[in-house]
Amino acid sequence: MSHRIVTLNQFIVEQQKDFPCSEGRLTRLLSDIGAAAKVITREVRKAGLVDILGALGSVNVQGEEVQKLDDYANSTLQGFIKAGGECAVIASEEDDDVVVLENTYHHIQPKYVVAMDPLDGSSNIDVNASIGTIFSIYRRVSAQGNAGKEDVLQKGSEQVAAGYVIYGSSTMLVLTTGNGVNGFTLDPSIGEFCLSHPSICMKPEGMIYSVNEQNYHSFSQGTQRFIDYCKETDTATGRPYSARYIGSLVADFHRNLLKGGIFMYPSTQKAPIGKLRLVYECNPMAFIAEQAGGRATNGTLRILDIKPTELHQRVPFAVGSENLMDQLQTHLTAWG
Ligand code: P6P
Repeated sequence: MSHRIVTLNQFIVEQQKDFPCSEGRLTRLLSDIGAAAKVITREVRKAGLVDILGALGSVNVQGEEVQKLDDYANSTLQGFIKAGGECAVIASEEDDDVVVLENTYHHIQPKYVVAMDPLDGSSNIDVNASIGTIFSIYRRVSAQGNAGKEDVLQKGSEQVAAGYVIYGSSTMLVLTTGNGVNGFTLDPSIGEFCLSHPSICMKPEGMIYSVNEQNYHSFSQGTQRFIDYCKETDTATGRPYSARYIGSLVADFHRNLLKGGIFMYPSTQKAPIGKLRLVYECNPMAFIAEQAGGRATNGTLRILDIKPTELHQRVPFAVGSENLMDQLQTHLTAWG
């Protein structure tokens, strides 16, 4: 029996029925992001073949050299989102300040805002490791005509949608609109994201831990003892757990989402308040994790409860399966 292909757009439209007051505007915005992801895929897939690698020489707000693909992904996403007319303001890792779209590209008053990391893990481009796009969508809070930073500095619990695209052995788009998590794999032969992973659930008993152990000695005692716990032998709990670390948030998160596990980027000597960005990395990943049955904290607070104060603010980050998040919490409570 041939399985029915459900494309991303068909799925989003069908899910729209769950939102009676929906006017199809979020549908349009999500579709625009999906279209941009296809174009970015095309460039990522040939990155090694054309002179699109190598730094533009400029340095972004992260202090990292901007790779040409970063720039390309940023401008591609902004172009599609602008043209769709449903977004009032964009916050991007690649832009120091928000990009206000309202009153410039719209026949209608846009209802939504987008926070995004256009191409996360770009230091992995040259070594052909998986990289990703991360996005988060909120309803605007500003009055019409006054879109700005406050629209983006909302608590993660206010997100209406979040997702990521992983450019790996295949290109997958993983999405939540607050109704569970679904994965769509790009079929290049028809140029469509097709539903391949319906209703993704993060295993409550994860057995993978993902952390850059170079920083072990600058972690808190509780974090160190949790990592030691993961390495101890205890067949009853399936330990020692497997260590996996790609160094690309989207890739490390995606593996744990599908197989169970915990990812941590705690405070370190070099990054005393963590390295990952709350608004466009931790919040979307936390929303997806919770929708899949997992959890996400900064070590003490639920990520989605943290009110952002700065666009590019960093937070310590731990996200993953219930059992591992519980164990981490136990060790942090006991040892600090
Ligand atoms: P480290 C990539 O540069 C990134 O922002 C995330 O994708 C990744 O999780 C993290 O940094 C890796 O950082 O310090 O372990 O190389």
